[in-house]
Amino acid sequence: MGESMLDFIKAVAREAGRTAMQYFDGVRPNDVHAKASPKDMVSAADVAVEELIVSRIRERFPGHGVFGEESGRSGMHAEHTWVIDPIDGTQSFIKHHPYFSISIAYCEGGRTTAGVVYAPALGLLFAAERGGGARLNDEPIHTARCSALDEAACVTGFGCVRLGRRVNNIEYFARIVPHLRDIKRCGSAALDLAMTGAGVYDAYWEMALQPYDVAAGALIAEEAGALVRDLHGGFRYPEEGVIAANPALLAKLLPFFHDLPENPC
Ligand code: LIP
Repeated sequence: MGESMLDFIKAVAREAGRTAMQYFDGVRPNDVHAKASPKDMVSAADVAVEELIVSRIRERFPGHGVFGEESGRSGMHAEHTWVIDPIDGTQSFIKHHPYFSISIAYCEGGRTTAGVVYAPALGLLFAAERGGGARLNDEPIHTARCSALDEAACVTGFGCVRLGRRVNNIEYFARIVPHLRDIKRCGSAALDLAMTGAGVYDAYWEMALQPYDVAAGALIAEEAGALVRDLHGGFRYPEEGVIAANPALLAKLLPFFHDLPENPC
């Protein structure tokens, strides 16, 4: 039997994970540079991991487009496109915090059809194919059933603050957190979405993200049974923010964003 698209992505993600871990473990020097500001960093690992993933895709699918955090948007509108975040959670990675991931999504006609989020330092490989369910290390995963805010353990992020966005998550965070049982900020949107799929978190929301932060994780969360929406309840994520949870919990969280302006991010 031939290798499926998902098998190919998993193999590339594992190889990329081995490269990432050489930098994480100090086997290769991980030079770090500022991008737009001192708060927005890129490391040698980001560049090397993306180069590896892109070269494997080019070898196998020379006609496909690529949209990657480090290599740009050139392939964004191709019929067959790969949306890649080589290290999602760069800030964690450069501080030797293991909560980072490699995110690879394959999209057809603008829709993600297969995706992998791999956290090599944690040994967690999440994978999903549209219509085929979601798995963690080959075992099926399902989103949590919790529908009560005061029983919910959620996760969010504040990249919007780092980016200096006028509308940001601090105000919404302050509104929502008093209603929740628990809140976490762990630092990788892709992994937050995948973990929400696995029921580790009951819900996730964030704003000011890029397609490569969410493409694979959103499919994994959806295939695990979560609804993934923008913060107005529509499908314009990540442009209008992103939220993922089971339907009942999502319905309780969305009203907190009732005054979020259009195009906030
Ligand atoms: C990061 C996200 C994280 C978010 C950060 C940033 P990067 O991606 O996944 O959750 O809060 O601001 O966007 O830049 O490490 O690939």
